[in-house]
Amino acid sequence: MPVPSSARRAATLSVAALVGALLPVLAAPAATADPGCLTEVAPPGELPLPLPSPIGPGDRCDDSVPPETSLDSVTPTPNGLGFVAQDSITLTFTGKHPDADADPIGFECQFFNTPEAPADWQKCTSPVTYTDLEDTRRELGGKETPYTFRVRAFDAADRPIDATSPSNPLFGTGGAATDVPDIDQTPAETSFKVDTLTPVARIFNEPFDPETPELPMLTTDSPRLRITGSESALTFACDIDGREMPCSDDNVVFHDLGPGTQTLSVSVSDRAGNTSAKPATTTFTVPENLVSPGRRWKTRSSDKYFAGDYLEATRYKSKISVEGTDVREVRLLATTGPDTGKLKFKTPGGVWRKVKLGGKRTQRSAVVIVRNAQSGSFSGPITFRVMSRGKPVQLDAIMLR
Ligand SMILES: [Ca+2]
Ligand SMILES: [Ca+2]
Ligand SMILES: [Ca+2]
Ligand SMILES: [Ca+2]
Repeated sequence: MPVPSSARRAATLSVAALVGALLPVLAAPAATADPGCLTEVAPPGELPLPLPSPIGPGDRCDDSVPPETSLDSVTPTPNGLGFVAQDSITLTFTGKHPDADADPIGFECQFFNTPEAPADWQKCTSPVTYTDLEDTRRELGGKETPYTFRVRAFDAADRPIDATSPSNPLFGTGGAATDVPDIDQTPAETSFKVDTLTPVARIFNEPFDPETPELPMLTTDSPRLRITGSESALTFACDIDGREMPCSDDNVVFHDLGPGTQTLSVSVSDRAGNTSAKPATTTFTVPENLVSPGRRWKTRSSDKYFAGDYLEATRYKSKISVEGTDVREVRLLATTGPDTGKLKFKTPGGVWRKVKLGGKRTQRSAVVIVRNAQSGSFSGPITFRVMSRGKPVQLDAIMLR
């Protein structure tokens, strides 16, 4: 005859009530035998006598104090930005018992460069070295996942022992009430990033000069150059002939450069401290702004011109001279076109020669070749003279080299 379900429930309840009533009795001896100890091994061959009532003694106890882990060294030491510049790393670590426990200590390690830590731990001993590390990559959005190393010490004697299990089946209830893990619950940890690549500096939109491509002349004293490098997050160092100039990974304007041939050098360093093997360089010549030698040359301000102004003369024989040493090449930035006056020049010991300022259409600050690099050199003044009446001659800047 089937037992009604209400009767079955009543039977289950009565068993539970019985177990509940017995539990305090069963647990009591174990609890009193478990004040914590240095080792969980039961005393060999000892009968737990005299037998305490009602059932038996605990013949094991719980070592509830695990060893402590310390990470002693990381070689190479990551720099202030958390980077190392090589593809291997060595770590040393130790463990110690905070009490008189003399059990041997073992270690487990984790090493990963994933957003989530792996679930499992590997046995390891100090020192541990990891090699062939790939450079830390910058992911989309700029995120970088570093390498993480973790180590935890454990009590090698007690860890395999279940302190809650009795060692003596005859008095089979004598396990400890707990087995607090014999593993350091606060592993030692360090993180770092790897960058082994030497960055390369680059200069884009270098000055271009169809006449002398190898040594271009600028038509401004404040050139805008595109400075960049082969990696992200680089530090830039720029100088012009040894003079430091502020610059960054950007379009950089180098303001108010003085006249003459000069070299811009750009070096880059990454966050690991790798510095470009050689700087990117570009060499150019900056012309010299022309300033009025007297009333005949009027100074006209306009930011469309070199250094923000130009000179204009309309009177016949208006003169202007510029000194140079060992000069071959001379160029003017000047207005050219059909409405421009006539201009001649003379170097020391030379004859008056024409400067070609003509052309079909008017062009301001055009590059006018007065003498080329194949000309004989001179030292002293080069003199320009207006050879027309009424028509303007407009001169902006001059290059002597
Ligand atoms: Ca121990
Ligand atoms: Ca211990
Ligand atoms: Ca334990
Ligand atoms: Ca000018």
